[in-house]
Amino acid sequence: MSKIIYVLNGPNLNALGKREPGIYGGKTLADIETDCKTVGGDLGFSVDFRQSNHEGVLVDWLHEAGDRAAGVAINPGAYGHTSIALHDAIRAISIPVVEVHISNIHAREEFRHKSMIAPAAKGMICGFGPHSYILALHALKNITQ
Ligand code: CA2
Repeated sequence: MSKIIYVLNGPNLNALGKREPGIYGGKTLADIETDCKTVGGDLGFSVDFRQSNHEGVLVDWLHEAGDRAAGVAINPGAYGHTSIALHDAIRAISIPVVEVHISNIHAREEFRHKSMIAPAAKGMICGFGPHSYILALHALKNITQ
């Protein structure tokens, strides 16, 4: 039976592909979901892919993943830079969590350089465009077998 991997997405990621293609590329979140499900299937995962603009919903989904899933890849969007609640939710579950960013947050504005969740996560992947998600799935494959 396939392991379940949650791929969670935070605020404004539903707007991908519609604005700022120079920073985030031209793919929509639906395109990224398709790619994650294809690659995830090849890796033996069943990918549960979700997006919310609400911090508390992301907290609830992390707790749910802790009960149901083998691992999580999360692009927290801007909440990654601010959210102690997401940091605590990651610490509250025992499955590995990989932080994902499409852009290289360290090459952008100073306020994006800090991640509140990276210290609680297993690791972080950023800067590879939508391929960051695929790298996170490979990392989860490596650490969940
Ligand atoms: O690079 C990433 O994946 C980010 O998590 C994307 C977030 C940003 O706040 C983080 O610093 C880095 C933004 C999500 C998408 O925002 C859009 C803004 C304009 C047009 C389309 C999407």
